[in-house]
Amino acid sequence: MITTDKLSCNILTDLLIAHGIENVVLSPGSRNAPLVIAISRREKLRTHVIIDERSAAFIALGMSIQSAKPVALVCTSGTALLNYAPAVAEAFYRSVPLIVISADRPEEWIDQDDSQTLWQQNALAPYVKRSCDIGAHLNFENGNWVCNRTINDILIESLNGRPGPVHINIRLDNPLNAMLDYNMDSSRVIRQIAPQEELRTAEARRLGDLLASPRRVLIIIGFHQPDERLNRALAKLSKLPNVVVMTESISNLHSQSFISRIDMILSELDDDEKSKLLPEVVITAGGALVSRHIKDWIRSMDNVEHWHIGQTHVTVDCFKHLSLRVEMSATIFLRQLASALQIHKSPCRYASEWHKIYSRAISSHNRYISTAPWSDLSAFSYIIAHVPHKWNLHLSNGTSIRYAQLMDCSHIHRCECNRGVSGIDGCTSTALGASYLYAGNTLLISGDMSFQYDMAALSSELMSPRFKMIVLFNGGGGIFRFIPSTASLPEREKFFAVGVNLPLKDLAHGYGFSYYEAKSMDELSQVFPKFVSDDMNPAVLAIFTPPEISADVLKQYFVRQ
Ligand SMILES: Cc1ncc(C[n+]2csc(CCOP(=O)(O)OP(=O)(O)O)c2C)c(N)n1
Ligand SMILES: [Mg+2]
Repeated sequence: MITTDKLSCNILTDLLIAHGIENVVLSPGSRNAPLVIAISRREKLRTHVIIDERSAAFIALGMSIQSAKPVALVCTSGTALLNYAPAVAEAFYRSVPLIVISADRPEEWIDQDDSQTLWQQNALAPYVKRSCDIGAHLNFENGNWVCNRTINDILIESLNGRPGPVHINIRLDNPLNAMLDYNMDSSRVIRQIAPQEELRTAEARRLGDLLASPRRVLIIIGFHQPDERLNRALAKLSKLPNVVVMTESISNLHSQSFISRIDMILSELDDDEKSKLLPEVVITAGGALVSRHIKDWIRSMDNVEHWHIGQTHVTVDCFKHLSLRVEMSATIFLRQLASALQIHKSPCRYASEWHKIYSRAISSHNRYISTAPWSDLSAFSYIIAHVPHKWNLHLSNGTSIRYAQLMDCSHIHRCECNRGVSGIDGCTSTALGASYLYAGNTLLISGDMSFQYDMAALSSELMSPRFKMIVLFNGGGGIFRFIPSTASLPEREKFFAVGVNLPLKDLAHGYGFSYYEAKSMDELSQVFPKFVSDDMNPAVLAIFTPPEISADVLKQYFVRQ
């Protein structure tokens, strides 16, 4: 086939295909022209063009989350690559595979006042599993071999071990538009198989003995992709009298026997109950926890052991009590643990005490919501309860994710939030990328400030009628009216909570969205069914809540006794 004459780009394209990559998000530029030519001329790769590299990388992140496969990203030289950094950091701390490919000038031209040139090699080093640098001149004795081996190596890294981003920097010399007749799929493919280890039975038994009833065991799962097998293992564990399983809204794990509203139940506990419910062993799996309350509580305990299960890039001692790091799949470990614990069922009231209080907390929560005035909390309560069947939900950072933590999300098909590094910079793009690869509908609930940050996503061609978005206008960063570090500062409104001036209705119409709005619970309950059943266009629902009252209602929630 006729394609670029740059061999490195053709080898890379062959190997992306051979290693099963399907989606590539490209951003325009000239240095990356050979990459764009090589990739876009191959039918086996689906290409998507996004101008803003910051948004492009978040869209790729959303695609990767949704498809559970690495997504490739291609940009030109210069600041283009640096704009990938926020999403790459999110992917690194969220364990999401991305293959970042940047075009660069030959090394001899760096720092020589050639335009759009900066140090790209290792620019993302702290946030990628591995990076490599492919030279511009491969016409030396081992040139092709080095290029082939290096790219195979980095793609193997991308597909194995702890998932995360990798970075390939490709140097390309002029002319950038020269062509040749290339024999496609001619590159040698190196594969790796890495059989997943189980614990030896004796070791599983030994660990099981350490957790035998009546030892009080608290299992807490952070963010996680939906996982049926993990769900079953945890459900089995949660039936034991001495084991309590807690999940968060973005754990995507559900059972009647889990405590899935951590912040809600902790807000209900008095000091006596807190000391009665102290665990002896805390086991965590999944990503970083959203709940500040549970982290603070466990950090404040004496004499508690913490085991963390899962592949982490360093030792993560989040509660300052870590005593065991189990570097393996949580699904396999917890399944083995569930079996090992079946022989240990001696009576213990630990789990039943928690569940008694959980029921009481649900009643007290419902009472509070039923009398709360129109506010962020009441709007969220309505929305979360009415997310339609099979819809995926994305939440922005700020208070959106925190409100979801208080609600019952068990009916929601899949729930996601950028909690790897908790940025507000790419929530809309991430939801859009995921929506593009999901056949059902995706609902994003975004704060007004987060939405303003990431408006580039609206103009994308990936937008479809399956994308629905709620923007909550609560006078900017509502979280700053709530958290103690800023809530009482005189600078709060000017420098933190900062209102946003957003002509959302005009924007929505300009970009072909249906537009709905609600300024009270009555309006919300009238307009919401129309909003969710609008099949013709992507749709946005603007909800307006009073900023001060919203902050007070949330603060009062946590001192409601
Ligand atoms: C890229 C980035 N910049 C700044 C922050 C700090 N930050 C956290 S929440 C927030 C405000 C979010 O406001 P909004 O989206 O309106 O949500 P609300 O708090 O009102 O729910 C900011 C600025 C961040 N997380 N990420
Ligand atoms: Mg806001």
